[in-house]
Amino acid sequence: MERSASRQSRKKVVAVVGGGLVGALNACFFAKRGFGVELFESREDIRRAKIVKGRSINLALSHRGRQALKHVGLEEKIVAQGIPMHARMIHSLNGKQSPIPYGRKGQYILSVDRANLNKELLTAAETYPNTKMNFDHKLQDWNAETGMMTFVRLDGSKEQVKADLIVGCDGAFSAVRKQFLRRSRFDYSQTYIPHGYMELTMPPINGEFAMKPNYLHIWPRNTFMMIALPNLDKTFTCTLFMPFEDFEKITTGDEVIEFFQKYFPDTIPLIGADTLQRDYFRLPAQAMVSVKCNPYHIGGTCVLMGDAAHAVVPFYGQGMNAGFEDCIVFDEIMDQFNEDFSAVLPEYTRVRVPDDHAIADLAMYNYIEMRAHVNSKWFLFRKYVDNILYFFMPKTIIPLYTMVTFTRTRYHEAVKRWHWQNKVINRGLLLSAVGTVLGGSYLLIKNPPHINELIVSAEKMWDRLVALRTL
Ligand code: FAD
Ligand code: EGU
Repeated sequence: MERSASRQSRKKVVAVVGGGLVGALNACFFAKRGFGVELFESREDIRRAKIVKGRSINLALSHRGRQALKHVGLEEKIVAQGIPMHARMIHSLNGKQSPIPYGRKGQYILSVDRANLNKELLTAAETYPNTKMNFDHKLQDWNAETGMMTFVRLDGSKEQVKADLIVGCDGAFSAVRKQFLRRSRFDYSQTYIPHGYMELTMPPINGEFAMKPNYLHIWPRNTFMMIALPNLDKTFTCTLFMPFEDFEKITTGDEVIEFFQKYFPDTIPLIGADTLQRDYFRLPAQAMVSVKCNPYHIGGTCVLMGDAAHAVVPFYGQGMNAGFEDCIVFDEIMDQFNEDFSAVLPEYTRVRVPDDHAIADLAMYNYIEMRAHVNSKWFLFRKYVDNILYFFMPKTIIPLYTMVTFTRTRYHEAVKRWHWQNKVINRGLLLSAVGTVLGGSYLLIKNPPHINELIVSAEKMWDRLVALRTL
């Protein structure tokens, strides 16, 4: 069957491929502008599906994502269904818990349910009379010359569709992107990291959350790390990050308990030994990939957004937020260029690529950093220093995560500013180090101490100085 998706109206037709988080949101953005919107999603309608398979159960929603939702009038509704997390809760190996606030009062991130968010976005898109949802439509291929798209249905039938603009929001393994790869001067890189992730459910205890709910719980253990976000049903979803080779070493229920006893002992009674063993073997560990490419468009007919354009590793909690911000940026450029696709698309690539590449790099940097030497003490120390400097010099030293999480500072600007701040901090350190040496020498000559104590504290000082230098 062949059909043209264009309608009577003079407004053009936009085909959004992918009805995930970014695709569904984008459908709202284009519908709001009055375009005829056709959304194509390979899966069935998740609002009707009994089992929703997919990636992570919950996500951290922050400022950029909220701003995008606000543009289509959904912010309040989604925020009301999220759980505020005002601080991280760092779990040490000995079970000690230490909170570190995200910022001042009112600066918090939200734990949102992925499936619920996706459903709300699809429903919102559908309320526009000019949108049409096509579930069970998997893009098989498309022709970059003619713009003809071929979809396959579950029953094996095929459908051919044309549109004025194709918006690829079909995730990290994008089928829309396939045609970009065949073109000259298209940059593309993808990297799988050695870590996998696995989700474990921590049930409520006596009808209440098993841990404090308004926190992002973190167990930093160098190469092993666990993160837990609260859900509305009073469970927590714990995500265990670990190298695949270590996942493979654990093959029996006893070994699971042994492993948790060694690294996350406080969680065993909370998750429950049985649940832990069942969840652990329910699904294999999932892979994480980082994808960068450039440009994001072909002529005036096709553009990539969300994970299709930039899959990032989850170590900044920004993948969805960045994808949502893509929609705002595109929308702003549509205003500037009067909805002229052949002008809007190149401008979108020009403006957005540096920022998406910057957040991809930051997330990867944070992954390498955490894996290298982040245990709970180190994490606490670093975040304390961040917050203290911010407290005393709020105009000068803004923590990187603050710029990323609580502002719409362009990602690449945030990175630039971070480099500049590090220079300032290092200068300050050098000055105070010189001061310390001079002042210390003077005091030492005046009253010589026991040499042992001196060496120990000098070593500690050195550790901290080294830590500050790489802040
Ligand atoms: P997807 O959500 O992947 O949606 C793509 C859609 O396209 C799917 O519905 C799919 O079925 C459909 N599709 C695919 N192929 C086709 C085809 N050929 N034809 C038609 N349809 C197709 N981000 C945050 O902001 N905060 C977090 O805390 C966070 N935590 C994360 C934790 C983990 C463990 C992971 C893996 C990711 C996390 N992310 C987080 C990132 C976030 O999940 C993604 O950035 C986000 O889902 C991207 O949305 P998307 O719509 O671009 O892609
Ligand atoms: C990973 C998986 C703490 C959800 C980065 C912080 C994440 C999330 C951090 C996942 C960390 C790491 C930040 C937020 C957030 C922190 C952040 C990571 C949500 C630098 C569901 N990260 N994540 N940074 O600062 O800016 O708390 O799966 F452990 S939210 Cl890795 Cl703010």
